[in-house]
Amino acid sequence: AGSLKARISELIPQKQAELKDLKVKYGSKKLSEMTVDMAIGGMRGANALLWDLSLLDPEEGIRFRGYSIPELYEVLPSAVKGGEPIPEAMIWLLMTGEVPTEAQVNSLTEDLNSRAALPEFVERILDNCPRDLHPMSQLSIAVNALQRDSIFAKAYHDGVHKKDYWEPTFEDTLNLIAKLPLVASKIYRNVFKDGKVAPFDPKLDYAHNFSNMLGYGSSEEFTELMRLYLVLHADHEGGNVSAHTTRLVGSALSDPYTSFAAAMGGLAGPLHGLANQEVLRWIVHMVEHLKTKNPSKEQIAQFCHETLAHGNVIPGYGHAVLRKTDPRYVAQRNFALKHLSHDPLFQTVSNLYEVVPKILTELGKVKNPWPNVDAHSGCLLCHYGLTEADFYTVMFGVSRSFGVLSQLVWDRALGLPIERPKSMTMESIRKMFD
Ligand code: CMX
Repeated sequence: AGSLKARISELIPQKQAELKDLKVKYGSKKLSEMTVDMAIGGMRGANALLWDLSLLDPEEGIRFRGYSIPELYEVLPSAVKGGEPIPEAMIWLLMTGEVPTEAQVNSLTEDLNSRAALPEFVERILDNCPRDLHPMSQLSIAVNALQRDSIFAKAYHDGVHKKDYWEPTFEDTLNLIAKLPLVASKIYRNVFKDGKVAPFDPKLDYAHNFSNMLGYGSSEEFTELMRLYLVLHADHEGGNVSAHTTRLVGSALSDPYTSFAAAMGGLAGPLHGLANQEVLRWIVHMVEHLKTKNPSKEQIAQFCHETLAHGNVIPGYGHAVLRKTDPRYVAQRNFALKHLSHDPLFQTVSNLYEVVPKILTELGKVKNPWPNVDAHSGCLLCHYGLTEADFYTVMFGVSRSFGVLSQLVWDRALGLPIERPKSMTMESIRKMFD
């Protein structure tokens, strides 16, 4: 009693009834019309998925279970007075739609900490990965290896009743979320440092252990940054590549590990999660190319034009749904203004904000010239010494597990079916309309 699992168990009948009511009342209503353009154009604008954890408004940005990011600061508990919200509180909110009490947050921390250890063979697999294997590939390998202990896969094999699918899905989800900081830290320490990971401390919270194991725990500010980072990247409604992949693969009743590993393949794409790596690499390249730590706005503009002339994107800018500055960017900017306003890299990131939107708007085809979450995260991590850009998307992945796996628990609790949209050939489309 008092646990996250107990609360979800109480909520399931209500949510099942809500879904049934939605079906009965509105089952035959149109959400949007599919056009040929949408079928060719990555299904942009197709309202085609049910996703209860968060909703993205093109102008305002993300709301998690109805709460905007500034509202999260008001309602969620923090570890430091007036500081960043605690990731465990975010997990609770995403899973239940309810703001947790401090006791509930503490019980979740305890629960996660009791699940954090890795099987030895997974540690060995990571230790045997070559250093030049991309950290995202190592993450996928480790998550696939953790699948050996999937409780859902075993329960399915043993014939569990479909009404009970959510329970082993929940167990796998919490186990995986609990283990990801150690997986990520091992990858980081193996690839970029001495291979040694600081011991896990069951008395500390999720983000504090994570920053300790990465090797930055002596800085309270870095730990606060981890809290912010883990909260901000947790979910971005259901249609983005990592969320949709988890849903799609999970809909075949693949277990949470397999579904999440597949999603990490999607997050590893440079148009999605890998953009945070690309942003930092691109800025470092610019600074080296211009031979100054403080490039002027004119120099930055010139460099942007060169990037575009080479047929490359400006990483960290643009979005498929957003049409304004990403509030996740704003939250990170606020963190920088509070803690590191004189950092030269932050100055450059700020100057880019003043220069890039105008240049992208002038192209005439970019639907959103404003920065997204990935435009800012690297400069914050760099400030505290975490400069290895190739690692950034792994941290994004740790956070993204909160949202996509919580939704997966609900997918099973609500009995959502296997996903299988109809596809068409060019010829069949032509025949339809000629
Ligand atoms: N720089 C240059 N060109 C850009 C651009 C950018 N930042 N953003 C969009 N465009 C171009 C597109 O490539 C496209 O060009 P073509 O018609 O020649 O193919 C055109 O503008 C129209 O694209 P759009 O409708 O505005 O954007 P999409 O919905 O197709 O794509 C996104 C969205 C994010 C992939 C795109 O803006 C982009 O590539 N941005 C840079 C990469 C990035 O920051 N990704 C991270 C997104 C957040 C995340 O998922 O983590």
